Amino acid sequence: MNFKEQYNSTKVKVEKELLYFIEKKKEKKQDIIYQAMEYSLNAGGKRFRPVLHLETIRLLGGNPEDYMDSACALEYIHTYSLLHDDLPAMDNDDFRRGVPTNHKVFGEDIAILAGDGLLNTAFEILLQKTVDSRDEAVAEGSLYISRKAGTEGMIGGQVVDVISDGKQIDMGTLEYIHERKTAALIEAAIVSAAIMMKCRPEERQALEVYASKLGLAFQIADDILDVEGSFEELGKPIGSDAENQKLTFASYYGLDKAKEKLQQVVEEAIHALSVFDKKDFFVELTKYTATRRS
Ligand code: GRG
Repeated sequence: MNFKEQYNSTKVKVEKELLYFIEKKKEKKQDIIYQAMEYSLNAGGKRFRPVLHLETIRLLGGNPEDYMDSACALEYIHTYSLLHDDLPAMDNDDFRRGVPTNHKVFGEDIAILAGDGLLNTAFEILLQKTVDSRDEAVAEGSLYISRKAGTEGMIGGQVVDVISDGKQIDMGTLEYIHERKTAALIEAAIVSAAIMMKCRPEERQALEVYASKLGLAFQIADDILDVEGSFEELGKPIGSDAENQKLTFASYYGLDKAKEKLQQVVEEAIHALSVFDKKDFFVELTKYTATRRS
């Protein structure tokens, strides 16, 4: 299988399992919350974080089928973050993944609760896995995900982003925001798999470096796409960074330099994979991250 086939095959497997965790708990009286959660989960997306999690398991010799639950938990966390990020109190966006945002369809009150429901379900899935496996490594991997999704990670990045709104920030602050807001969950997907697989310390160290470089590459590509992409490709309006006068890698460096910086980070990420023999998928994935159009 080439890179694209493998990525798509793993993505399809994730999508088959994704709704299982809420399907079993549906209650008629509050059906609307499940409709809202399903709406955002079903809206598409690259499923980048669950694919990273499962492919890291495979890289380390494990069976991805055994980690479908933790992979789905990561997509639940990611989906909640997008849903809350789109709310009127945050970015006030009308479109996400090519369809109207959750609050546009279900109203702000249900959208907030749907985000909460997604986040809570994610930790329910991770705790259930921990209880069922009685494996300390699963508990530690889940703890890592909770830290990276929380105030030390994604929420923390979002906080600094929100309080920086309308202010001039420096590159150091921009990096602080992106290391947390975007890269932290990408790191969580990869490193939690390494922890759950009880890999060797040098492998874990390599994956930590790789994951943070990949997260940075993902963000630089995102900034470039906000200038060069289209609504059809991204499923949301482009140019929002410029419109909101946000400092981005593209506005700070200019497009050409941002692309050079992206290339440099991609090379550093690939270099970090040197300790692995079967690294082809991740080498291709890193290149794809930089050239992606959606
Ligand atoms: C509300 C706590 C909280 C956090 C929100 C993720 C996030 C933090 C904000 C989203 C803002 C944004 C567009 C960040 C750029 C990188 C990013 C996370 C893009 C969206 O992820 P993709 O491209 O989306 O993986 P799909 O739809 O493919 O899953």
